[in-house]
Amino acid sequence: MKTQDYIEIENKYGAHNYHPLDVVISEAKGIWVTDVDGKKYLDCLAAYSAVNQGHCHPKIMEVFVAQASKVTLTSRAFRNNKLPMLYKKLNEMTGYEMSLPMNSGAEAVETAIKTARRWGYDVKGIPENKAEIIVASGNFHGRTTTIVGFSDDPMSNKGFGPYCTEAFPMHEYGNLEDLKSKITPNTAAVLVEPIQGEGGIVIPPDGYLKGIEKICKENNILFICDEIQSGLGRAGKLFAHYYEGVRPDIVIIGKALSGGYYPVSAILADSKILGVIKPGEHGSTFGGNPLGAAVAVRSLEVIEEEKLVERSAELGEYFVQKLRAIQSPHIVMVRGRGLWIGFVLDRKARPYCEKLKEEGILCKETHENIIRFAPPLVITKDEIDWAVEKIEKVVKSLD
Ligand code: IF1
Repeated sequence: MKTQDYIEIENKYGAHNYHPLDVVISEAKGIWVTDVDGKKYLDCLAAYSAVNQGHCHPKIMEVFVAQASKVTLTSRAFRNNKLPMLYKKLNEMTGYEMSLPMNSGAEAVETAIKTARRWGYDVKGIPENKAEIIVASGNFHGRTTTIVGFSDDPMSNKGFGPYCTEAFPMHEYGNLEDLKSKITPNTAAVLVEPIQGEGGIVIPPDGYLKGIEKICKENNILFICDEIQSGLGRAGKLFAHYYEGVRPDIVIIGKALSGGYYPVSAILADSKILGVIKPGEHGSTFGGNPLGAAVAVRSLEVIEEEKLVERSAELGEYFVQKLRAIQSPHIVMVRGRGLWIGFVLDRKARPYCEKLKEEGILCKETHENIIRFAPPLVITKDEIDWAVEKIEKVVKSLD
């Protein structure tokens, strides 16, 4: 079967909840993916940063295959020999005393919300069912009804209500005065992305995260950072909040924790916070399973062994400089942190993505006019040079 055959089947039997490019990928390795017609592409999206280590990384595959023939799922009614090693690895790597494993990013965000509310009631003394969590304009934290309920993007929340909006007051992302104005005695937490991915790599003003940390300490409020996309090397540091030297009370991780093999997410916190969750009060069928835990440990080790954080910082800088050198009246700006780049145009980005596909580069537009360039962190300088040459060719052809 060819590309069109697969697309027809997908369109006929599958829900149309995405508008993907017409490329049908059948193989992937490192930064490269191959479609059913044998055409090769540079994957400049890296599954929204879930394959920071590169597609089908051999070291992670080895653990995935080995564990898959031992034990994959025990439920948390019993213990297994892989989950303790993930807890230990996360503690060693991040300094947080404890973690709670889930599967998807949204589930980890929900876990952070429940933990913050519980802390609000049991520790801060907020009246039952009155806890508020301040969120940011332009946020993206997942697709569950609670989470889309505090999104300001109609694409996320139109037609899925009703919502409990009073529980999630919104402040303008980057605006500390506005944040302060939203604080009440019932505020349990502030939830932000240190850099907004879906917003098109929106980097807040210097001092914003530091300011949130200070305001939270002064008001006995938890500071929650969603590092599901920005974390694990994507932004040029292990966590994007390291740029401001803050230590959030709860850090949410996911995506690249999976190594692209098996969904694993988690929240990281110290025991004075995670201790509020008692046995039987939270969990999930697959959360903490041995297959995911083994894969997650290896995925973290690969980030360390292959110095993916350092590569992201160094090569991201290089990539941004090369992109900024492209002359075009339609490029508004090129912004980025690490290998996480927003290429902002003054018009629709989709035609650029379609043409880039023809040139062998897969990327995705966001908010109509921004192209995200976020390749796996294993990309080399030569491959970036190759990509920039194609990008420049497409930009010039559309000028
Ligand atoms: C889609 C966006 C990115 C996330 C942050 C939580 C989650 C995500 C900061 C939820 C997930 C994914 C979802 C995916 C596309 C992608 C995305 F475009 F939707 F917004 F990356 F920016 N926090 N982001 O970025 O994690 O439950 O998906 O595992 O929904 O199309 P999840």
